[in-house]
Amino acid sequence: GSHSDDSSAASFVKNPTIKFTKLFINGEFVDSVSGKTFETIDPRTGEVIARIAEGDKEDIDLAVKAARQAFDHGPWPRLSGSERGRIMMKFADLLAEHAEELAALDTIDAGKLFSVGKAVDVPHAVNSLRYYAGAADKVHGKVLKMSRELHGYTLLEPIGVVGHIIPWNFPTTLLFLKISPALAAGCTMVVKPAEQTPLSALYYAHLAKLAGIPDGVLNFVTGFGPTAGAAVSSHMDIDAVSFTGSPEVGRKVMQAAAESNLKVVSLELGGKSPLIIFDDADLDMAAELAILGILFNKGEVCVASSRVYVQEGIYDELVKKLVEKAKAWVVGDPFDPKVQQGPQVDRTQFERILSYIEHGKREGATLLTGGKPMAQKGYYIEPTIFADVNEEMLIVKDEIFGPVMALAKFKTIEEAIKKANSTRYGLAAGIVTKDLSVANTVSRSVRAGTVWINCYFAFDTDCPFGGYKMSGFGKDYGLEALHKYLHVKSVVTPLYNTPW
Ligand code: TXE
Repeated sequence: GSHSDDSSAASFVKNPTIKFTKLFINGEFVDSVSGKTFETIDPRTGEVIARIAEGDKEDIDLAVKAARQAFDHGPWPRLSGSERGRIMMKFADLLAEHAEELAALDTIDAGKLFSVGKAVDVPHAVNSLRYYAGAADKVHGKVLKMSRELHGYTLLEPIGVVGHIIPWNFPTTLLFLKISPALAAGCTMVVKPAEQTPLSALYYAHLAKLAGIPDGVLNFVTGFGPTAGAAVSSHMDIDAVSFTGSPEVGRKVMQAAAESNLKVVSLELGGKSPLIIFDDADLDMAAELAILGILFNKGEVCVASSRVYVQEGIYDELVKKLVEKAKAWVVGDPFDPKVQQGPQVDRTQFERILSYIEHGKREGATLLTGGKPMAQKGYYIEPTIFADVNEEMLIVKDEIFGPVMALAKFKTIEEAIKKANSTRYGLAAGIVTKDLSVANTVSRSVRAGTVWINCYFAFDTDCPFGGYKMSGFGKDYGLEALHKYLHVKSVVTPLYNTPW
């Protein structure tokens, strides 16, 4: 029955207790083979929250063995789609019931806003499960029009054992964006959560078991990238690997896949997404989108609008609004409902962002606001805006993954398109204009996987999401993501009894 207990949730939020700290293999929480553990850190203070089992190659081997057994002999791939869907719906309900605790875990582990976690991240994960649960019994191949006297049809079969390597910026939504379609497809899997954010993942493992997902279907091995992560991408018995993270590691994952068993690879590698604001834009809306586009989740967003291009007619006025908004933006404890920006996820990211800011200053960009860490302890950085940037600057080329906007002026639509495309990335782009023709011209000219017109971050489970260029390949969300976890098998028989 339903037992969402508000008072215990409230006390948990104030003082979260960590219930799950071990690897989850074959339906059981277990220590790592080596017995080693690692610390997970609260970015608000830099203090240790808990020690988590540190998985390595041996643990990945055990998890793959369990997943292989569950795939080759277990019920999950053999259940009807509607039965898998029913269990996934139950999993979704359990997430919704525990939304506060789950959001709180991501807040202490990743510095994410608690209010947003509760209202957006967890509900989004719930939606992913429900969307693919509803699709699970509608997966089918097609009858082919053969050119000879043959009956040909296709079967869609689960791709097998899948490895998911997850980053830390959206520990909840990015986990469910990967496991939901794979579960619906009938795959079994090994998940390697990011070392910065293992807490919610292990809680989800517990809920998966409660929901009735059979043992071995969903295994979680917490640990580091070069050890546990690398063991996933180079494993001989994993059929596909789905990775979200940096281009550097994406390249390693692909190499390891090539050098091991040529497993199927999909990569989502971040971006340097342009937001293009035209003279006819509603200025308040444009300013709002631009600020949210770079400051939401402290800029730790793969589709952050980190390059903002503004047409010359409105440039001065818009810049004034952007600076006002950035200065008024509230940075602080992510549990405080008034706060808009929490701490960066860890010291490494914090220092990396600050070093990009120093680069920006040295490269000659104009610092309009911010540019420093906040005075309090923890990994807090001021909302920062650089103007007068050009495409040669590092702060325009690289994904900074922090609250740092790069702003430039343009004259013509051609110039805007050229600037927008002058990047090795191609994940998303935004356009603000009232002119349909301009919006359509730009959306068809920008080499990016998602284009938002007069909106930003308009994600939907129905909307395929993924990169062009060095932002990677393969789609998450939409039915495209379900097909990422399915093989197409062709079956052919002669039509008639005549000798073939
Ligand atoms: O990423 P990594 P990091 C970008 C962002 C950020 C930068 C570095 O610009 O500043 O990457 O972040 C696992 N084999 N994005 O260092 O290392 C790792 O354990 C297999 C964009 O945190 O790519 C974690 O689970 N796996 C991005 C995951 O890869 C390995 C989200 C991501 O970590 C591995 C995150 C290896 N050799 C960072 N090494 C996005 N696309 O949204 C590490 N990992």
